[in-house]
Amino acid sequence: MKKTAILKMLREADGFVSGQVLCEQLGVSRTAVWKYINQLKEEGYVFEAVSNKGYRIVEYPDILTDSEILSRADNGIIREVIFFPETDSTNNQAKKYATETDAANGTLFITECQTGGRGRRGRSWVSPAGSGIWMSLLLRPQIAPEHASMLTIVAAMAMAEAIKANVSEAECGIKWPNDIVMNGKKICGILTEMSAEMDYVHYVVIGIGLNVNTTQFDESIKDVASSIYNETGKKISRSAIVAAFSRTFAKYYDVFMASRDLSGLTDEYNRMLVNKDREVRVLGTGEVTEGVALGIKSDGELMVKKDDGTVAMVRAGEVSVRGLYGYV
Ligand code: BT5
Repeated sequence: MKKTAILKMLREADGFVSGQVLCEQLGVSRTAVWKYINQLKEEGYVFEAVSNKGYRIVEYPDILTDSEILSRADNGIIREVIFFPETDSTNNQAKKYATETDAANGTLFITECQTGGRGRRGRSWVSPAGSGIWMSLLLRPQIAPEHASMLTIVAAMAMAEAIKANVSEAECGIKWPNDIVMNGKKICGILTEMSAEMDYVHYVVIGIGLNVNTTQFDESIKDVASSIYNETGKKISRSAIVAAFSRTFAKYYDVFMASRDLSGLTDEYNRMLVNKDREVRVLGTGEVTEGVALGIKSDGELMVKKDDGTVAMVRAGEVSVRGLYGYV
């Protein structure tokens, strides 16, 4: 898109870019350049325009439009962005598009506000406007259905690294399998869903919710939730995190796809794992397993050493870390 290209040129330029250079490089008329710049102004970008020099952006809005994200997300997994000012759930939208259209691998569905944000097992995800990232990445991987849940782990690693790339002081860790936490509070959750046959995956949707600049939390989550801003005092551009995630995800995804499991990622994941070497209580389907978490195996299962010395492999389940969190 030309608007994205203009934004990218201006963003990456060191100083002013002349109208003529924009016209020549993009193959559009002066009037077209002017029209796109006006659109960008309406979206909140602030320009300095000087005759004989051209244009320069002096202020960027904290928005999540396709141009904003794609103008800074080079060499990553994200190929296309579908932005909704408001929607029920980006996972729902991603699944709808994946079923009804030929939306490709790497399409990102993102919104300012979800009215029906979903967590796992019917729980809800609080997704107010203006301060968070609520997005879903559509993938069409050639993997066996039983491997798809590992993509949650890949996404958690990628998001933790994307956060650190933007806020160096962020001490975030992963709570197995799908939460990112800072100082014992949840800042991010991941919900992976798929459509598959017995031996064939139609698509996978990785939904990620991240509290970025949030300061006020809904009564229902105020004891468990926090945001990057609350924990570090740093306000960050949400699109910068999405762009960083696009790159970090691509990197980890390549490693995952090479073996179609987590064998190349377990060491790094285990270093990020806040549960590691801590006592955990795993609430599975029916039974409860208690012990010390040793880390994950190459299939994503959590190894838990029980009091009797045996090691249990935990697949689906929820982990509570004794003494560390008040939440499950
Ligand atoms: C998750 O579920 O953590 C997965 C959340 C995935 C959300 C994304 S947003 C984009 C995409 N579209 C969707 O509709 N969903 C995905 P779970 O592990 O079940 O945790 C849910 C629990 O987290 C809730 O019961 C609350 O306790 C807590 N919670 C809800 N909203 C939160 C928030 N904004 N920040 C922190 N914790 C929250």
